[in-house]
Amino acid sequence: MKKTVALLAGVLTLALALPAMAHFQMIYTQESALGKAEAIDLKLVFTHPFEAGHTMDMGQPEQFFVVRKEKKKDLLKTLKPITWTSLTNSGAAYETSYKLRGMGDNVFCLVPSPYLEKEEDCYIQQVTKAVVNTGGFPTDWDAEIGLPAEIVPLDKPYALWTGNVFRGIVKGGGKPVPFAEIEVEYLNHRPEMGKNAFAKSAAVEAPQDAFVTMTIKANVNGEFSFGIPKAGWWGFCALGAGPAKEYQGKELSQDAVIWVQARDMK
Ligand SMILES: [Cu+2]
Repeated sequence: MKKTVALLAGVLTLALALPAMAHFQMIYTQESALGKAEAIDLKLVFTHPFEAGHTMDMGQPEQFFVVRKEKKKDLLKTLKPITWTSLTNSGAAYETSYKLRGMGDNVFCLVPSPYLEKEEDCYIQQVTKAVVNTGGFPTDWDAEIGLPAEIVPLDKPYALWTGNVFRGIVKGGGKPVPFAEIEVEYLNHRPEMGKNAFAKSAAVEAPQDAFVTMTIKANVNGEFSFGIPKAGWWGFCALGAGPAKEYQGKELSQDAVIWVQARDMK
């Protein structure tokens, strides 16, 4: 009996120590590199992108804005609640459309409300960036926005060929985070914008779980690099990078997320 309890406790501890399947806050739009300014649709979905798996209910976001030519424009009031359908469930998400102007980079930033992960009895807040460029004219893509948790890109997130390397610096409270742990996932199921759902078919198959959520580490300066093996959208999530460690009396993981889009040379 005692042995069983001890064993059970051991298993439980192990289960708690293992990282759960990687959650990813998405700011999704179809094209990150546009020829000219136009209106774009954006979907904010908190999900598991590789498997188009369980989609979590988002609460009312704390902040949603875009930065262009160093000017911040609040977009929080433009968000409309939607229901996003994954392959296994549906969850509360948001959408908006935004009319881009002129040429340059548009850095969309989302500070979601902390999400209570009941299985782990902790909160997760994934501060997320996505960059959309018009006309190829660079302006703000490499700017440090000043988010509590932030990945500052060293390569343009919208100008990557398949096989290029994407590099970034993980920052928390404005300081690099040495040896930050970063989860990487491929958006493996095409988002169907009109249906607010993931496509059923997957682009690739993972040979094993370590390929679903890939885990990499930053170096001593908080810098990381990742060679991109396939065209499409890739999400990078630096776990617990932000300074806030507690929310409503529970542990909080304030993560930094960035999305990049690669294209095939053809
Ligand atoms: Cu999850």
